[in-house]
Amino acid sequence: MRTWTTVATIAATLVLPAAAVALPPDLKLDLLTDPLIVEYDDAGPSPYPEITLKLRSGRNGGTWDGIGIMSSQAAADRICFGFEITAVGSAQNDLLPVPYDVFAGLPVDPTTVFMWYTVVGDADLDRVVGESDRQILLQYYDGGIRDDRYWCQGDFNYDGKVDDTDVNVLNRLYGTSLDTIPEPATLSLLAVGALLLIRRRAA
Ligand SMILES: [Ca+2]
Ligand SMILES: [Ca+2]
Repeated sequence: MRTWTTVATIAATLVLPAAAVALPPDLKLDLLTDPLIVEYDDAGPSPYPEITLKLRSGRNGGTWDGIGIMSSQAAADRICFGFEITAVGSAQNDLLPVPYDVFAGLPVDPTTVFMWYTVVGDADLDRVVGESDRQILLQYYDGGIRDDRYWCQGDFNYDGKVDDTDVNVLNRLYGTSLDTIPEPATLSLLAVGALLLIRRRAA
């Protein structure tokens, strides 16, 4: 199996031990559209806080091209749509209302952290922004008083808070699934088209 330190781009589902989360400080780990699963010891500690910091830096304010854990596909989607529509979502399995037995086709236990490209607002990583995500956000919403929240608790911009910013994102994308946004190939073409349009306008 490839190790964390040598992987710059993941081409398929990768399962890592928690010890591998010590990502080199200057590395971009590009998940593209692929899931990343980190299993940790039942006795803990969970690597989710450290992983969340890597996602916060990879998100880079919403452009998803930063150092840390990022996605060039989410970055391309952002360019195409003009706003952050997709992201690398993340969850610690035992924090979910209904933990997964199988995630991305692989059996997982409660002490597992996973990440996957999805629509912004998809707290439970089932690939659609829907009622289950709204219920999670309602459970954790405190207007931003706490700053140690996670994506799977409704923090969709990785600022640690579950506040009105996250509510607005969920409202905007409610009902959106990965199947209802254009395919990545189409997105790439659209992105190229948008760039051409910008150049023409500039000319
Ligand atoms: Ca969902
Ligand atoms: Ca937030």
